Amino acid sequence: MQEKKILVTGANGQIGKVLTEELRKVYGIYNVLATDIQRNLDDPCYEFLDVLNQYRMKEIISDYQISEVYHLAALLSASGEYNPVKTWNINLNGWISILELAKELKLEKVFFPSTIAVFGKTTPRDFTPQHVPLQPETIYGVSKATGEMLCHYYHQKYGIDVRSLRYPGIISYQSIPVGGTTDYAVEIFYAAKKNEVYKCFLEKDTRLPMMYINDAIRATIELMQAPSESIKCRMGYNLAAISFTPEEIYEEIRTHYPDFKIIYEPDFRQKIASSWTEVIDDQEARKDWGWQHAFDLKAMVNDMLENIAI
Ligand code: AKB
Repeated sequence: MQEKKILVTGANGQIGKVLTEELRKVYGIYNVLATDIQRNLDDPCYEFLDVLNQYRMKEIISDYQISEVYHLAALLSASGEYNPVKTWNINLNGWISILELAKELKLEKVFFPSTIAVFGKTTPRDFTPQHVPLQPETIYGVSKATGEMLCHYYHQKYGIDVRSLRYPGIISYQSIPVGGTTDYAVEIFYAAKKNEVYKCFLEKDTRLPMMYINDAIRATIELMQAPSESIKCRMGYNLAAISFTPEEIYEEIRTHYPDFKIIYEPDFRQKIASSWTEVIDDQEARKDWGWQHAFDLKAMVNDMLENIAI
């Protein structure tokens, strides 16, 4: 039997970096090829890859005999608004190239990261069900909702084993995320550690679904390892862990740093956050492939403060 050979695009990003490391623990360093648009001479299994270069992507998949692709290259909700065409190209054209190559080169499985940004004002905000109208308000959300539809299309039309998760905001210490609306929930830790006043770009009571990086990575690997017949949803699975407001995470951090201060100066990202949901119902993920989160707000804040390096 051929060994599993994995390709990760966007491997230098917030999720890509940690996912690549974890996949390498499971499958071995040389079975997980990291790719991104910066050179990385320190990584022994790394290729420069612009996901818009379909020719090069095909060459890499063939040369390395790739069997699984995790397509993490993307522009996020806030940065995407500055360049809608580029966001569409990277998030969607990169993805359709992978789906086409999955068909042509008979890849075993492909993973598409979706997001809570696929939701919009037509979506119930509390306990958002799996199957709801998707009418996103950002180009990022539009590209991800369309990407999910492609997941479903390529699965039912060509039998591609495509799997996808709707990630909430991800909190991690391994890298500083850029361009997202949920990034405040990472920035706030750096401010607390540096003893600085944190200027929050969302209102204090903006509740959003969030998740600690350890849970997000485990969810991704568990989804991809689940038997194909247990994957009943070929669009993005709702995936939940915790939901909190800026004020709630601030108060939790203040149990460690009682003098820490926050001020609220909402900017254009408030409008984006207000169009998303507050709490997600992820019972289908829990039922179909056994998803369970491990980190609540307290555990996540403890772990962040222990690990974050400034
Ligand atoms: C963003 O804020 O754009 C992302 C997301 C929720 O997908 N973190």
